[in-house]
Amino acid sequence: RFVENLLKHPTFLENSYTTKFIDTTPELFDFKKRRDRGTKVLTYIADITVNGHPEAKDRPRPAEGLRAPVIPAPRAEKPAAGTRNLLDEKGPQAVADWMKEQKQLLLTDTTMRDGHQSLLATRMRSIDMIKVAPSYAVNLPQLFSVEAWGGATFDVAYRFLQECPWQRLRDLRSHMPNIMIQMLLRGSNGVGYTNYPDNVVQSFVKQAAISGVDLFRVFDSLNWVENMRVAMDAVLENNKLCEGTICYTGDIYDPNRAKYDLNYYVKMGKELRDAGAHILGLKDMAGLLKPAQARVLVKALKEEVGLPIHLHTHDTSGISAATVLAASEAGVDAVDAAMDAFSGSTSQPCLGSIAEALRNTDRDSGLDVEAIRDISRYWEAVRGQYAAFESGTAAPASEVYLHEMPGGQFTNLKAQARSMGLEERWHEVAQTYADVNLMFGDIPKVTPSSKVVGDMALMMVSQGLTRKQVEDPTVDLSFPDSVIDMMRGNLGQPKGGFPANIIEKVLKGDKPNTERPGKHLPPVDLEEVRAKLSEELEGFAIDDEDLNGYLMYPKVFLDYMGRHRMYGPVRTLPTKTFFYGMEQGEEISAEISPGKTLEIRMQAISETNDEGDVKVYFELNGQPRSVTVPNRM
Ligand code: 3PY
Ligand code: ZN
Repeated sequence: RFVENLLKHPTFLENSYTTKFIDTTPELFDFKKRRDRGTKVLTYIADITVNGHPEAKDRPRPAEGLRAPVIPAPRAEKPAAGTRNLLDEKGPQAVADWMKEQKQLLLTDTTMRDGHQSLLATRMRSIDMIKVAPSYAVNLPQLFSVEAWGGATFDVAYRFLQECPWQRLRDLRSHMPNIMIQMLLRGSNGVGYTNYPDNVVQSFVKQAAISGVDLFRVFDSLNWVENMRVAMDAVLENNKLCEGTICYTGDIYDPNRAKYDLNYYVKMGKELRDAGAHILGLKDMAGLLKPAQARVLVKALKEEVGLPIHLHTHDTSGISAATVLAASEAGVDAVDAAMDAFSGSTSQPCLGSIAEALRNTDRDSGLDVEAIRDISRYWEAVRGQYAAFESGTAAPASEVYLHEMPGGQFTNLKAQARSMGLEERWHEVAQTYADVNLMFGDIPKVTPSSKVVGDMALMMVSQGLTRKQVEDPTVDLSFPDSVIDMMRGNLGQPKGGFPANIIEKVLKGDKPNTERPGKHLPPVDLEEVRAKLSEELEGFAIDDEDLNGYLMYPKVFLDYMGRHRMYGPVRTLPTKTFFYGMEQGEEISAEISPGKTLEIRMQAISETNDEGDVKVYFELNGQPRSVTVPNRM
């Protein structure tokens, strides 16, 4: 029943805003056709070459003559011991104690998670990360951690990139054994958009710890500590680092936002400490924390909570580096930054420039700035390949203090607005987003609460509705499912609850649940789900990673499996081939498993025949092969 309910749950059905992948063909679920992996991969290449990639074809293309990413040469013989070694040898509390003893500012690189989530709508493929992971291990062993997993990367990997997020994690882990891998976990919302039963959250955390996550940044989208405990306890149980996290919103100096004053944050910091956090995360997901406020907040949290503090911010405003430097002066222990080529704008501040700013000061990061530049040059060339997904702002924007959109949501919401024909009305969307926030009682906006505010704002702009009309009891309205879900209490409670008038209007008189949502969700019988899923996939053996992927996103996982049976290990293709197919005469190679490489040469493409099919001729490891695909253009 749980599975059926999950499958029917609106938040599972469509979180996407872009065109579908090639996932609507019935053949996807025709599992009987057994074809070798080479043929499957050729089928994918042929299809993309003939029909284009649905996500990339109508978007800007990579620049002509874009240079290929060059993997930085090693600057030492082998990776020096790093934070991961300390964690493995002495455990999580020792890492937290070690943090407090350090003089240098510890730096986390977010390029592989928030960097591309905030700049490229999360579209970076694993292959581009795994190739450079050994350079991190050898050239930047002093990094505190690399944020590479969780947040939106999990479902985007299955949904749009046709790859397994768990495999990404395992591959990164093995190629970068000395630096801690950090993930972003949305508390009881896992890496999804809704509250999961407690044992699903516990199972997910356990699997993430096994597959390679060392540090879990755990937050709740309404800053409700009560709703974070299950996830935090699971991290502690698995002997990994638990970063209990405060989401920063409002402005501690603004008398009009008195709900979010210094006391609010200090109180929450203490609650997280008492809930067992090793580190206190300060997550400024929209980039609202101003320098003077950062100084005061960090100092107060350090003095009153006593945990090491890890600051995360976004550069949408253009002044986040000033915030980081102020926090550094106030004694923050660690901060997040993105490699230069993936920094700025809706992403994190620039890692190389922060390292430079602190050089030869008492908070010198100890990182090799030339190694940073080498790696950033690699990322610069990688980013160029994803031109189709660039959609951020061209310049810093103080408008962020008005709308308060998280950096990771910004590009997505903009793309969603574009697909609804509202791109030219973006500033109206921004203003409406701010109105909705106030209408909902001034809440922290971060996944999934930010998605709810975004859904409501888009609905209001597209239907020309004002806040006054929405609040008017005499105007009949149907609200987005996500809004109904949140008002029912299914994401938990913000400080002070949601306003009674909006609950009344949305729920049409029904009573909301104000207790912890997980309290009322029965546990899932994991082995029963595994058996049913295996049956549905005609006996395919479901391992723990697959099971946990399915539990988070049933439909997305099944669609992924269907495509995987059709197209095989396309994650191993170069990014250019994945999005644009091949040109006649072009040659590529793809290592589909260790030691097994496909050498692929595209020979020719036929005319479209009477059935509407095209034959594409390849050479695969020196042997001629052809595949036939429909021409859908
Ligand atoms: C996410 O949950 O994906 C976020 O990036 C929140 O900031
Ligand atoms: Zn972020």
